[in-house]
Order: sequence, then structure tokens, then C-alpha cells
Amino acid sequence: MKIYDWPTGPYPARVRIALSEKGMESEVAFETVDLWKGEHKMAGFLKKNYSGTLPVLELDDGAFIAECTAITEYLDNLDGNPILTGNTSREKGDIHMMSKRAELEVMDAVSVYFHHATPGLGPDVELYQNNEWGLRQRDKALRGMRYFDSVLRERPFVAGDKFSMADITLVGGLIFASIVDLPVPGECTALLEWYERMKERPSVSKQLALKA
Ligand code: GTS
Repeated sequence: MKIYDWPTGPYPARVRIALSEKGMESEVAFETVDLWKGEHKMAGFLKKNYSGTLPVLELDDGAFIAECTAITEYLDNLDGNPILTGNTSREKGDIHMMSKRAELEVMDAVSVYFHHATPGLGPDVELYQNNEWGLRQRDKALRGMRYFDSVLRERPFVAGDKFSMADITLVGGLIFASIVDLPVPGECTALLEWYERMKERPSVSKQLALKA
């Protein structure tokens, strides 16, 4: 299998953390697609992923799977031991719901803020920007952080008692927030404590070390 990504990118981080949690890193080759040069918007790459985003997983038969959630679910189920996406219907439902919320309320909102209300990937790549929309999404991300703080006051992990894909998605959101200098509000102590615990996991610390 091959993964096309940008090694330190926050969405790629979600798949890299999942691979590390599964002990599957050696089963995948990585190919870098340069976001800053806009390689992800060029015709050759759009054939692999219509939406022009990273990461993308290429299977050995030449098929492509895009979207972090889909890639993580695929990889997690390969060995018949889905530790990240749930074993029972209930676990799967809870994890998918909370991961989707982490995506909608934090990660995607931070991403829109980055692409619309900051220089983003630069003028050659950011062909349309809407500053006001970006700032609204920044505020949405801050509301999302407060929501997850309230969740993590009640339970140790985002989707319940176990580490899961939902935690990975929220970690991705906070990685992106730190890249764009959008700090977690100081009053979100449960979220901040949870993030410190996440950083102690080898999968996450290894990913964060790539930035150094
Ligand atoms: N919904 C997609 C997913 O979940 O995989 C979003 C992927 C995404 O936005 N990836 C970023 C991207 O391609 C990569 S990174 O910014 O995290 O490194 N961004 C470039 C762009 O032009 O949107």
C-alpha cells in the first residue's frame, strides 16, 4: 500500500497516528505531495482524489481511498481487530459520531479559517478566499473546543472509556489549531489535560516530533 501525503500536515497526521497505533507503519510506503507548490490541485493528482486533498491511500490493486475517516476505517479493519473504530454496533456508532463532530466542529473549521482568513498555502494555491467566512469558522472552532472540553469533563476519551479514532480526529484538529496559532481557551482545562495525555502516546509524540 502507498499513502500520498504531506508528512507534517494535520489531516495526514490522523492516518499516520492510526498506522502507528496499529503497528502497521512498515506495511505502507509514503509519497510526498507538495501542498505548498499546489501539487494536490494538479491534474495527475486529481485523478487519484477528485477533491484534491491529502492524504490518499493507494491499494495494491491500484484503487484509491481518500478521506481520513475512510482510510482509518479501512486500515483498522484489515487485521480483523478494529481497535480504533469499534467492535460492536454501539461502539462504531459512538466513535463515528464523535469523530464526525471533531471534524465538523474543530478540524474542518480550523482548516477553513486557515485557507480563508490567513495567507493559507499562498496566492498561487488559494485562488478564492473569503475572510469573513474564515473568521466565522475560527469562532466555530473555539466553540467546538468548548464543547469537547465539556465532553472530556465526563469521560476519559472523546467517545467513551477507550482511545479511538475520535481522539485521533480531535488531536488532528488541535495540531491544526496550533499551526495557525489558535490556542485552546485556558478555561478548557479538561481538553488541555486530555491533550497532554494524548501527547504522551508514542503515536502522537512521534508525529509532533516531525515538526521539530
Ligand atoms: N475531508 C478530507 C479528509 O478528511 O481527508 C480533508 C483533507 C484535507 O483537507 N487535507 C489537507 C489538504 O489537502 C492536508 S493538510 O492541510 O492537513 O496537510 N489541504 C489542501 C487544500 O488545498 O485544501
